[in-house]
Amino acid sequence: MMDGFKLHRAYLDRAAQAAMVKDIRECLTSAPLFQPVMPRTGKSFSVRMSNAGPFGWVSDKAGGYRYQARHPVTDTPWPPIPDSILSVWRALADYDAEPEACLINWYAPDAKMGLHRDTDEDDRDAPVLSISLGDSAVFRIGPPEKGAKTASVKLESGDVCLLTGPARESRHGIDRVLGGSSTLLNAPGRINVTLRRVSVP
Ligand code: MD3
Ligand code: FE
Repeated sequence: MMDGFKLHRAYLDRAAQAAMVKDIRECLTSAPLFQPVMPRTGKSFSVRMSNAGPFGWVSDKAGGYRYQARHPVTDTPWPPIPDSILSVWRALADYDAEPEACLINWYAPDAKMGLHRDTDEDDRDAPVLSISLGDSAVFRIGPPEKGAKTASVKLESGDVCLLTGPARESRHGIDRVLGGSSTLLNAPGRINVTLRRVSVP
């Protein structure tokens, strides 16, 4: 596997996963899921998203990919990052500043995320931390260059990935969700939470 890709399989036990889902649902009550739209083409993402923390990632046709302090629909500040999620960063990130963005991705069983790089953050020396909840998914990761060879990894509920260095610069995406593979959520689907630094500390 690529340098800088660290997978903590089953880092969260079932009780910790359930507690985190409860906290995420509470975030979504104040900051509902929205449907991001790609710049220029206006094509919708199949993944729905929301955020917690000082900054949230958003995208629309005119403004493109960016971080902003307010929800694009409600125009209110994002809720704080729940302690259950912050504690995972504090335990694993080995970075001297708190995360500023907690992106919540909701995958219905037919949703996917095409190969892309994460380049909207000013602080690219900070790791990205990802937590998978609910149905398993097939994650694909490879070097930054288009056409380079990629590797597939199944991400399951409770898994935590830490991406630093070369892996932080990787092209990656979600090929498919294995609908019904987990009983954690009330319905089929998957939640992915990513923690990031946005600004240079
Ligand atoms: C590698 N999320 O939010 S998680 C994303 O499952 C994103 O929702 C996917 O790609 C998901 O940008 C993959 C693993 C992951 C997350 C962030 C990364 C891998 C990453 C950032 C840089 C490099
Ligand atoms: Fe990404």
